[in-house]
Amino acid sequence: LDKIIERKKEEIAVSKTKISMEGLKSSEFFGRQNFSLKESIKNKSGIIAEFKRKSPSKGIINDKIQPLEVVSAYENFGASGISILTDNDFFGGSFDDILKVRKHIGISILRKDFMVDEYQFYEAKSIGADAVLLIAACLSPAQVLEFTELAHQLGLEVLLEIHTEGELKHFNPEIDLVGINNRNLKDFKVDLQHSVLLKDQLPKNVLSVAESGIYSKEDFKYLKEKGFDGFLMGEYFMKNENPANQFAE
Ligand code: IGP
Repeated sequence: LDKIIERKKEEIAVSKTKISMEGLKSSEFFGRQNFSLKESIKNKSGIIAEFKRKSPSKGIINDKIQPLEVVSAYENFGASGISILTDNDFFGGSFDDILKVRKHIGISILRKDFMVDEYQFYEAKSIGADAVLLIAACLSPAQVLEFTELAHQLGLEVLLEIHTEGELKHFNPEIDLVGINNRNLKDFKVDLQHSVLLKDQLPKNVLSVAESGIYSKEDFKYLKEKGFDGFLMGEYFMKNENPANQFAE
């Protein structure tokens, strides 16, 4: 994780020299009404289906399919939202993956990246994202609050990701959704019980999302029974040649 963040900061420094924050604001997506992830989590399947080509823990998952094909199918099968990795070095994603699909789908897009600088929030808005992920392990509680406020000013919703009980102190009432990652980002171990055990500790009125390691219909049903509102699922869909097939089951 430290390596990813270090690399991310270098990447941001380069991006800033290419296009200023003011420059980003000229994007057609600024000022547009966003698709609310919160609302669609409440009203649809709750599934946030992810487009992910590769990951540090799994290597290449699927690098043959095009984002539009995949996310259109996700939308048709009733996903509440789409998560798109925009990190290139570690996950093989890009801004283009969001830009290519934004105008063709009518549901919320989460920009999935390691957010450590305010510049990235302007970027997210400029490519047409509706929501961003804040990873508690990468940020201080004060930064989470500051970034949440900035996101809201720009019209982006926030999913705060935690992994440990201690990270609950990163929560603030402005946060839209809280995700509990079943994967430990330091050693990549995945355990569904992890989110189940931490769930009781979440503030009661916030929408909860179980993240990672949901690899079957049974896993999904189990977490739903445990009271989760949302389910962030990547590999289960992506490892299939035709990712949305898995939804049909
Ligand atoms: C999806 P999975 O096990 O279904 O492929 O996991 C998603 O939860 C995972 O990609 C993820 C992630 C992250 C990736 C959760 N939090 C933070 C990168 C950064």
